[in-house]
Amino acid sequence: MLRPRSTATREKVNLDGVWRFALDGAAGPEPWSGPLATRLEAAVPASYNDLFTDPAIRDHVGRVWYQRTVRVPRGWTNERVLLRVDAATHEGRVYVDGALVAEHVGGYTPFEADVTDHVRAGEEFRLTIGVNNELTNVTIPPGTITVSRSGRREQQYKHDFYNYAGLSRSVWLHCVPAVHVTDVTITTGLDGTTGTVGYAVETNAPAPVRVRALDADGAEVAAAHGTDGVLRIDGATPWRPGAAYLYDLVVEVLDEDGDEDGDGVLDVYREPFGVRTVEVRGTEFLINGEPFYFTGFGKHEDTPVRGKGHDDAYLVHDFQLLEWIGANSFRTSHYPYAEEVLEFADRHGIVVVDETAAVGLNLAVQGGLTGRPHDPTWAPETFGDATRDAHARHLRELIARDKNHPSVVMWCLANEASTAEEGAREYFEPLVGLTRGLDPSRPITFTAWLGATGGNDLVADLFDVVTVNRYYGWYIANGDLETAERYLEDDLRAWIEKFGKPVMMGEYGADTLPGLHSVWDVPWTEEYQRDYFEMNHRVFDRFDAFVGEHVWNFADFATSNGIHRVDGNKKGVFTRDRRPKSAAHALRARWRDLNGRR
Ligand code: GCB
Repeated sequence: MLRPRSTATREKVNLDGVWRFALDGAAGPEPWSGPLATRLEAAVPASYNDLFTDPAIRDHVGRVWYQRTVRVPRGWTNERVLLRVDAATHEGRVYVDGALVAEHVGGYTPFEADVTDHVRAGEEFRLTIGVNNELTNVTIPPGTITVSRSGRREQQYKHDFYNYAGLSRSVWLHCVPAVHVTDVTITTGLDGTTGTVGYAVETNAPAPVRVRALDADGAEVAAAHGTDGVLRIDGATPWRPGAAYLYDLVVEVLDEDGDEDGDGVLDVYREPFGVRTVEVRGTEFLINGEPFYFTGFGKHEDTPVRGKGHDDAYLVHDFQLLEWIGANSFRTSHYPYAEEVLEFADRHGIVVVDETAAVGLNLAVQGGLTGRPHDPTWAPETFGDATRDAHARHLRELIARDKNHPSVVMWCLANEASTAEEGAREYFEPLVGLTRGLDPSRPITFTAWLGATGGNDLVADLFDVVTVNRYYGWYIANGDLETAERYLEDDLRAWIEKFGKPVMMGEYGADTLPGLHSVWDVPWTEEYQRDYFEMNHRVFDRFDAFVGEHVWNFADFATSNGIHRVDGNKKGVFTRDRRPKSAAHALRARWRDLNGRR
């Protein structure tokens, strides 16, 4: 889905700010039918949970309502008017005055509605958005709703991060001309020093199309007519990790005479792109034909007060910290991040493993922790065809949204699904096929949980890169790094020998309380986190097929209440307010050295 942009033929109005807000039930049976009866106001973008002091709001399970009035710019008389919600977590319902104009399931991908027939240029309308945070066995991510003995509806889920909800990203009103571009797909290659730029343009009605590639100075370097083809840029500057270079593809829809009079451009859209290749060859991960070793993190969209609300200040600061510490990459654990994040990564040469929101498709974890038999993960009453259909829809939306970002070098289809359990292959094989069909240009991976090993995993051969999440020295052999080292080495060797593919670490980490110190191997101390990483790195460096290390986690983050967490997950190398723990300095020394050498 194209991002709203201002061009010579398109305009956009950002609707962020403070909106009226109410819990479902508190604002009448049809909250969209008039002004929302409430005293509450909520910030957009932000998760609503931590904005208020009332626990009934924080812990609410169900729908909430946002409302504001919007004036349509008076110049938009002859335009199509679109309303775009960048994210409504996890389900959104949009009303323009009394009319339902859009419904969307999936909390981390955008959706939009053509509202032309419901609004008038120069006039105001009432915009009401209902957002539901419920997770079930047919949502991605999944969850279960239970009712406690005290009668409270509670949301259970199989991931540890807090189920923040609301309008966590921007909302836009934008306009496009009657005949307009609806999609652009760009795939690049390198032929010696020539960049090849495959393009495919879709429009809402048949019309002549012209495309022009501009370099970073705005100079035209290639052009063509037609809805698809390949442009060639001689002496192209590639997009490289740490050295981003972006071109723009200017796509023009022309009137019937093909703009021969110089006055016939009906629509203009502008899509940035980078010329680069990605390939897995043997046990190597290659960007522009050169071996790439991932250093960086699994992150979260998580900040105080805003929850998962996008925040440009944290965006800039987090990327500063990535650069400071020598990280060249991160994984969007455990859901697609705001588009602003990927655009920033494109501009700053940070490599992204783009992950779906499929986290928690695993009932074996519970069994592993309690020793009790667990329900089968892959069954119609748990995660069956309907779950897989939701997963497939989500993958389609993710790829449609992110396919043109040069920073995105790999899709991660799921985090720690139960891939060693009967039914896993039947679940994943069609999703792998779907992803490859939608985007043949990028490698794919998944992250393997502790219970899936080189010996018993049922799906790894379907993927290009094996990403393993391992906590030896934390959940296993806690406080005993010597034993942990042996487990880890055996574990990694088994994956490498069995599959002959590149292997990387998707998660390794230790909870750490800043300010806690010891001369011994004491878990939770700053020294232990540092020594734990050092042990892991000793092992990684023994394997040639090892292609990267993503520490869990970049920063401490909020979790739901539970006996395993004290005020959140503390495996951050930075605290939640982004101060470095001691391990940050050790990682910095290693990664700066590694990246200098590679
Ligand atoms: C994992 C999960 C991650 C958790 C982490 C932990 O394996 O993928 O979401 O936060 O472990 O700290 O337990």
